[in-house]
Amino acid sequence: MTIIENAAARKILDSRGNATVEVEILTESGYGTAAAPSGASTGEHEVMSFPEKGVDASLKVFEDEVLPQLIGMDASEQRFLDALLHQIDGTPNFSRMGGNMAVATSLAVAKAAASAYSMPLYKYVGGALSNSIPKPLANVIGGGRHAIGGTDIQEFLVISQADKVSDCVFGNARTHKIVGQMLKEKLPGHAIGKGDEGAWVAALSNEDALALQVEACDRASSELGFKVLPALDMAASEYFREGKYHYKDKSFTPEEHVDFVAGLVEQFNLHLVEDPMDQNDYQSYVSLTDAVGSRCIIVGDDLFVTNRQRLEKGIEMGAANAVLIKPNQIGTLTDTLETVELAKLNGYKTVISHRSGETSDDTIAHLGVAFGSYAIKTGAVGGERTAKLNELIRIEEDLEA
Ligand code: 2PG
Ligand code: MG
Repeated sequence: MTIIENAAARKILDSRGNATVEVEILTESGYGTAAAPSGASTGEHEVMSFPEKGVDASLKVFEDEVLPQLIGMDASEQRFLDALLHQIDGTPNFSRMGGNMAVATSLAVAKAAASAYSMPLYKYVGGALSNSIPKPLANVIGGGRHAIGGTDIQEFLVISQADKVSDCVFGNARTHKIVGQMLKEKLPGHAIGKGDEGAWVAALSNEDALALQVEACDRASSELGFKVLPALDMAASEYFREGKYHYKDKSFTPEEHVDFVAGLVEQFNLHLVEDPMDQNDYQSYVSLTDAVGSRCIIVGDDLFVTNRQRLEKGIEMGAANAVLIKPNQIGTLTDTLETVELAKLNGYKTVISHRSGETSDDTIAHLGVAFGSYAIKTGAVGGERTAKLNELIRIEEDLEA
């Protein structure tokens, strides 16, 4: 039933117009397909998405080395198959096969096995007790690497607090719309566009964007009858150079930056802050977590890169209290699961996340439920983002049935 009969990999487009890969797995009575996304603000400790020679070199490794091994194997042997991917690649960071090829294969295998058992993926991976749905976390104003001419801070996020996830999805989309209207009023005659993740892009200072975001959250909250809370992904590694955090109009030492971020958390009542410090600045993470970790979720993305060892170090030191989970940062479902389990054991929240370059693949909606994640960061609007949000709505219906 779960024996792999055939498999294929191909080059497809992502939302930025770049090439990525999707993999299909066919078993005796199951079928699974998964596509890999790509980041722009990638952490330096992530596995490599593609080999240096590009997507075609990755496809060749699949054809010549992965495919012949996959045929005849059991798709329900996830750990074994993921170990095989590591073995075939033979490097510590998937630099020969590409982490994107590894993750697409690994997830397609899981989906094929789930389908052979006639189970939704969230139940196959998470087990019978996977019954909580992550809250959608949505980007409403964007800058950094995702939007030319925008803010230094990469993502101004909102997270609706309704009981039902479908209400949260619409709450976030409504807040995104309110932000758009407010920007048009604030900047008449100016061009206002959207960045890679569908968030609004405008020539605003970080502080003006924050004030506008918080006001939009307040307006949305009173209109909707539930709270919509503000959050940030600062992607601080992108502007950390020579020991300092450089904004367009100011620079901070690490100690000053801890105070700056703690001040923002206080002033704007931020519910969550992702990547407030550089990816190697564990010590500042510890200071910030000590200062505001009891009332703000501090998420490590570039810091942890979904990597068990890097998270272990963070837990030992007390750096952050949550971890962003992006399967293509680490390459396989097994590796991802190990990081999630470590986080859970130590009381760290998990936030499953899209990448800025996405496809219509909706697998992370299932993984967020399977992992019992606190939140799912996957934008507010745009086809490649709504694919995941709409799947979340379907899962909620399935869980309620
Ligand atoms: C991030 C992500 C997704 P990228 O920094 O969290 O929002 O961006 O995929 O470019 O790394
Ligand atoms: Mg991030």
